[in-house]
Amino acid sequence: MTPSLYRDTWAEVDLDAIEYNVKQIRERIPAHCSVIAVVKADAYGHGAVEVAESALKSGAQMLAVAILEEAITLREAGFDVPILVFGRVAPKDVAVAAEKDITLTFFQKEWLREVKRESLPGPVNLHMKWDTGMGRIGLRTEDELHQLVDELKEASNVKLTGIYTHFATADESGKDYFIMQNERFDKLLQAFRGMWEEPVAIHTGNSAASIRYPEKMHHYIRFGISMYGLYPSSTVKKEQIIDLKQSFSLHSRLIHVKRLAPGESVSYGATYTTSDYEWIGTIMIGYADGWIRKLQGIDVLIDGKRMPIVGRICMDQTMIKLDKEYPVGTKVTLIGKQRDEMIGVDEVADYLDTISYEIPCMISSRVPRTYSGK
Ligand code: PMH
Repeated sequence: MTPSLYRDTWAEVDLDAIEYNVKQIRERIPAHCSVIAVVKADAYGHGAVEVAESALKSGAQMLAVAILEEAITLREAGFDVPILVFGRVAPKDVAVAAEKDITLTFFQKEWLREVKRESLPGPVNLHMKWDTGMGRIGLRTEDELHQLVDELKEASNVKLTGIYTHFATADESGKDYFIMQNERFDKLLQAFRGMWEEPVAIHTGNSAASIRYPEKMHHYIRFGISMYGLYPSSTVKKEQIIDLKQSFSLHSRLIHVKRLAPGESVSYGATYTTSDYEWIGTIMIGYADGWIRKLQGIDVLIDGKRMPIVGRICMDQTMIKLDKEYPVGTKVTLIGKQRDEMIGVDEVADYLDTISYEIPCMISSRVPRTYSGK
């Protein structure tokens, strides 16, 4: 698609906020512990290259993504730090990772066996994933660990550089499950120490774990949602352990303003009908931009005041009930601050009964990302 040069709808990412948030967590975790900036899914919708740059500038030492394509994008953008892929990459594609010095995640002995047969341009770096209770990917038992390590010892084209696990409940008020996962990890680690002498990087914690249990962190933390200035859950937000600055905001401009007489309707289905003379504004954002129809009724900010979206949200356009006439071109903030009013990512997430992670991710690539604070 042609880059959006002509469109008055944009997301703004405050890179100073990213730097602030990375510095906040670095002050909280032990000195021996470094930050892996989690920039998968185009940095949770914020823009991977720009966020990675800011994160590294503020002291992060590694990048992590979900899929090989995302890692290649970062390498090709010129980043030379280690890049870890969380997901499984097919053995036939491991040569690409080796060539670009991209670190892969592994957890299956069959996978290692297949990779051993591949001819790689050089050894590929690997992090071993242990499933201590997330139930997603990773080996689960000491028996599996033994088998995998045996297989590893015979593989000459791979190099084990890390071990990690992922917590399922680190953001919740109940701590038992988190403690159980830690115990399982420690037990597997003890067994591993008896089989392997070379040093490996160990990392367990996401944002929630590193904010709430910094003393439990190993060589690295994997910092995702809170790097973007969002709290992993309302529990973590309420605890007020760390100050974060939201980096994502979303804006548009009025493209049409009209006064409707009482009894006139707005948008598909004519579900909204004016009860008096009303000023109605139109903006160019809709469900094709990720501003989904369920957001009907939520407020936006104009002139520092809250005004509701009325009528159904269309594919590309949305209507707002204004408190008075405003000129075409007036700025409308859907997420972010205007004067003393703020519509946080959290408010939009609550409105949709979902988590903050989903909001910037769902704003589609048709909405250009702009950057401030570079
Ligand atoms: N490590 C792994 C393996 C992850 O999958 C994620 C986030 C993180 C670290 C960072 O977590 P944080 O953003 O809470 O700091 N993964 C996901 C996910 O798969 N769905 O939502 C978040």
